[in-house]
Amino acid sequence: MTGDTQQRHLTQTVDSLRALIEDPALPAEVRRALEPEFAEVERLIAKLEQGELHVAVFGRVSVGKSALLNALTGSARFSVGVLHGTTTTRESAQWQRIGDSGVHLIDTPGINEIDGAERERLARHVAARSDLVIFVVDGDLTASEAQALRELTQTRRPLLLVLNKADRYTRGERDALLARLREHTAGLLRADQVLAASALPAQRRVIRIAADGSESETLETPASDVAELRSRMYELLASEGKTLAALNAGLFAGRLSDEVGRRLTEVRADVADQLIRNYALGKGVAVGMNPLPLADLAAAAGLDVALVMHLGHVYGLPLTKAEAGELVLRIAAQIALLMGAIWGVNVLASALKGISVGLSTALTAGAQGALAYFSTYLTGRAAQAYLANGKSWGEKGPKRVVEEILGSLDRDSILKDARAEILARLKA
Ligand SMILES: Nc1nc2c(ncn2[C@@H]2O[C@H](COP(=O)(O)OP(=O)(O)OP(=O)(O)O)[C@@H](O)[C@H]2O)c(=O)[nH]1
Ligand SMILES: [Mg+2]
Repeated sequence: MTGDTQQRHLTQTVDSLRALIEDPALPAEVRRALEPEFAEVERLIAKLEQGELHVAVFGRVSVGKSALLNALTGSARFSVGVLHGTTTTRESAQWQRIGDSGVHLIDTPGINEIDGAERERLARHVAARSDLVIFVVDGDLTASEAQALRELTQTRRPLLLVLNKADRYTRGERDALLARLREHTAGLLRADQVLAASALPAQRRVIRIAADGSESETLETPASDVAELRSRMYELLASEGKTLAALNAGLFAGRLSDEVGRRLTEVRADVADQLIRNYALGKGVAVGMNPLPLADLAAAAGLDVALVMHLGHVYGLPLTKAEAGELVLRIAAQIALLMGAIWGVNVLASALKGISVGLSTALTAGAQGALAYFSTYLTGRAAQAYLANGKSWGEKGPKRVVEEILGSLDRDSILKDARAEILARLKA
């Protein structure tokens, strides 16, 4: 891949990431709720623009991930230990430049079948955002390693599978193990993505027999062997580095925009829910303070129109006042059509339920307020359904939609809550 093509991939990715976070159609409430995700995109853009490449190690506890990074950097930068769980957080060190990219090596906590769920989550998070993952094992794959490896390859992450601690095996055993690993990852990894290394070979007892037949015993520490790993990393990063980075960022951005889409739906629903309740309560209190004849309730639609316009904004589908007014009338007509006069009487009866004869004014006011609350609530819900469907009633048509909403509402409990809240406000 030429430098130009790599650069173009990068520019395109940065542009699409920018578009994602700068979308003017996103309401402020939604933007606030997605703050952490957007911060992540900002970091990703910075990383791409600075041409950084991130290589992360990933694997079970104590397989020698930290030792492997030390062997690559030729230092003792990362802590190594016999105990499981030596590395507890993400740590990184600048490695070297390959082409015009600075390569960073990132250590992660080991995944562990027994505990450390939070550390494992962190390791997965880091790996899923790196440009190259070095998956470290020290023997054949365990079931949980195989599972984690499958998950990582599903994120289309470039991956090298390293059999570390090769010094513990004879050459024959090592080759047999490598063959088994290749067999078990066939379809996920190419054969040349599976290789062996000795990050920190154990000390060896060496017995020497001198010419005079005397024996002497010494402890020797063999040198580490990460030559093959280093050269495979170079090959991958030099030829594809920037494209990998752009590709990974692109994949991440793709997942993020799905996530944003999903969160957007959730956040919009939450914000809309809150709005509908606030407007309904506002209307309930207004009516409660100044009870109107039932017939005038429908006329007091100004607040409903404001609610619908506000909802339009939340859904990124602004409505003019005329459009909102029409929508409110349309919904009111459906409600009337569905329930006719019975509706008002029924709802009023529910609102009054549990209140004995000899109503105090406050309670009557509460009941009428609750009725006003309910009508605005229902209107808001119907408008929300219309907007969430992209300003359309869909195939069902308005009547079915309103009918379904009515059917799904627990009218009695809504009215009971509304009455309690309205009365509380009236007393305050
Ligand atoms: N024989 C041998 N032992 C090794 C090798 N590499 C690492 N070790 C040993 O394996 C143990 C764990 O090494 P670490 O590098 O701390 O392992 P890790 O995967 O980072 O472990 P956690 O951080 O706990 O997840 C240490 O006792 C190392 O000395 C190797 O190539 N050969
Ligand atoms: Mg470690």
